[in-house]
Amino acid sequence: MKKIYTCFCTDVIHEGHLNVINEASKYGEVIVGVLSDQAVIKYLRFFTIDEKERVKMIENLPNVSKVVLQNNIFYDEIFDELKPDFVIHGDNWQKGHLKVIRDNVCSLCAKYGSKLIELSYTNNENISRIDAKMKEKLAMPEFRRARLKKLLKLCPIVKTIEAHSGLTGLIAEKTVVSSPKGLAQFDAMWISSLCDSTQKGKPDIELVDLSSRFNTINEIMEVTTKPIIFDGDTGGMIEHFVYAVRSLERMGVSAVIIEDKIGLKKNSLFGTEVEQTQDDIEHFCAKIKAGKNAQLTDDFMIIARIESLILEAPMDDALLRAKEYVKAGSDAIMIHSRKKDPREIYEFCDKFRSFDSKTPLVVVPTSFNEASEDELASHGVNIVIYANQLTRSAFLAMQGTAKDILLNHRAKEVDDRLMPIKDIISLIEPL
Ligand code: SPV
Ligand code: MG
Repeated sequence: MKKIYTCFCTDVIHEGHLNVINEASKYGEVIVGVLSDQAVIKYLRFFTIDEKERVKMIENLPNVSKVVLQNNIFYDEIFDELKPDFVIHGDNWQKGHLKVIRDNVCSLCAKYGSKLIELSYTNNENISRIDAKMKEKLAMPEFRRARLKKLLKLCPIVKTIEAHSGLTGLIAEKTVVSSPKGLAQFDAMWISSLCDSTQKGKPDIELVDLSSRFNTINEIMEVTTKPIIFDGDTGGMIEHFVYAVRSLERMGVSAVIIEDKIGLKKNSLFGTEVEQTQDDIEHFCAKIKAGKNAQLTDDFMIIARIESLILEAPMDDALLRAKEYVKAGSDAIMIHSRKKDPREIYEFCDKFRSFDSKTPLVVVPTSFNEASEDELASHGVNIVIYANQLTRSAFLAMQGTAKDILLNHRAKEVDDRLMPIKDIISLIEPL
């Protein structure tokens, strides 16, 4: 009997999938691949039920003779193992970012003498409603909150980009690139105190109050599903911080990062050019402990951020603090530096990993921007945060446009660099 293969990454079976299986069964024995959790992320999706449950769900479908886990978005291992006579797929992968996967399957079909069957993609109101419901589910607080810890288990490095509005949230949510190496997107969002303050025209000194910062989170949450890491500045007074933890957790934020500074906080990238005071270890540990006691789920993370290198304290001070903060209950450590050279970050990470192989490490490579994600991961980094690049690029573009309109007394000269009107009015689709 001939073998026909198809791959699903879905959490819900609808008539589109049944149609594929039904068509497939006309060609031979139907083998369905279920994309593994790790591969689903690389396929730019996320799941509300895990791979084991998805396998069970497909095994129960009529006309399916076998279910296998597909561990990669590309089909090389599947062809090697199963040598299918046919692969069947919807025609929706002929364009856009999924095309690289189709290209991979076409070249494997040529190599193995298999045939690709493409069905016109089933899309009707019912299917669109099911897809929209799944998205909404991912945006619910309990799913969103838990997603960061899941990503930490599944990804070599969690790529996080700053968002400070619904629009930047959409960029973080939807930007995708494809190449023969695969697909890439951001995994999580960072609500930067610098960018949230800057977009309000205010300095980054804990002036923008928590209600306003929560409003920013809410705007972003309304239009996205990805997990959020909140820049909690110093966390404020311990008695206040516990309330912030409860609120953030309830909203569905996955983590708060608090920095070990006290008094009037200034942005770390000023370093020692302005007066900034580091908190003492005991007091900061008490803040971490109070926060951990306040949270109600296991999903929420409190991450301690060490400012020793920023304030030019010795490396040993940073390492001692890391040990103590982890003992106090910190779920991860963020180490910061404003040096262009990443060596001090690498040194910290290597030394930290020599006594702690488990606690996740977070870095913000604004100054040491030559460090690639792979290099950082090789030193034990788990989360990389691109903390301000969207704001900095937008500001320059807007300022240049404003100047050129003033110089030319009209807008014609700037038009070539603008998004077409047709695109901006249709950028945001109504629900
Ligand atoms: C932020 O983005 O607000 C941060 C990171 O705290 S940094 O600006 O580098 O201090
Ligand atoms: Mg900040």
